[in-house]
Amino acid sequence: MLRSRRSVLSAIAAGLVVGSLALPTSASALTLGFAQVGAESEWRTANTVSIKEAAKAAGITLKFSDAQQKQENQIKAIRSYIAQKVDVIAFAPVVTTGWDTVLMEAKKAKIPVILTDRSIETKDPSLYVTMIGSDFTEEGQKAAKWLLDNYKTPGDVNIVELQGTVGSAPAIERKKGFEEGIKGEPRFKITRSQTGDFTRAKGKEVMEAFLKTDKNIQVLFAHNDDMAIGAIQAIEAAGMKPGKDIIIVSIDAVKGAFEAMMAGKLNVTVECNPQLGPQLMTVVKEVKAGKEQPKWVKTVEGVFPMETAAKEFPNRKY
Ligand code: GZL
Repeated sequence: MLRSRRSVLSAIAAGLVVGSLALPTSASALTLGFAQVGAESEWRTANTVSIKEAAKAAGITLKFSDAQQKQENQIKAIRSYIAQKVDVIAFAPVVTTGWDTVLMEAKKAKIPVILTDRSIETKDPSLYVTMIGSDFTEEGQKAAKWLLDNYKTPGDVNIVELQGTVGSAPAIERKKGFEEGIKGEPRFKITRSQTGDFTRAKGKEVMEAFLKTDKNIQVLFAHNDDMAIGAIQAIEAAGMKPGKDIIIVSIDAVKGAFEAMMAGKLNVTVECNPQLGPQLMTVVKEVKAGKEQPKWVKTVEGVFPMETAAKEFPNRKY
């Protein structure tokens, strides 16, 4: 189930109250088991820092695991949290499918589950209390809108796309939003699209392959800044100027993207805020206190074009 507005609203209407549990008297008694995706990008590293710092500040005991972007490792970690009888389980699902069995085990153990960052497809929305994270479709639409508003060179616009992790909500939804955004402009075409798995190394490798087969590329759309930064290295190695010969549109707004924009090598980055830690800890406490939660706690985000980079950079926290 990718979050559609209607399903979010119907789930809110259904409302979900965590079962009545013996409530700890203070947050210090609370233990949160968190199964992180990995450490694949600057975004993920900042997300992990936010969660660890917020748990400490909230007096919540944090059990943390890094799945190296493998679903089986996240499932193992969730099972170990169930065995340890933590108060709440939270995780950022690496892909959208394959979670119902382990989440049913958590439900049977009466341990509430909170999704952060990425959503899942499930036949049973009661398997998780809420999802705290961005609207990835909107991020893809924002990327496309910036391109249509700012790309003025006449003629065909061949776009190559570096997709995020195959099967992940951000990859599926950013692609969908971007394609919706360029639909009305037939000269803008995605000519090639391949996953770079959200990493710099893979982004560079795939961009090298794109350039090797056909250099007639006007735009690169990268689902995250790390792949864009890897691609910038490949574009320069091919003797072309990133940000000029090839316009680069990316997502996340991590520090590396601002540095690339200040160097004139990246044209715009759409913000995807990784600092979900404080919101997560608030929701953990509210869930344990039996407070009803909306099915989706949406993060607020902006768009940062190259021209604003130098001014904005000192304010960036990740
Ligand atoms: C988005 C997050 C994505 C980032 C990538 O919320 O899931 O995963 O865009 C990260 O940088 O690897």
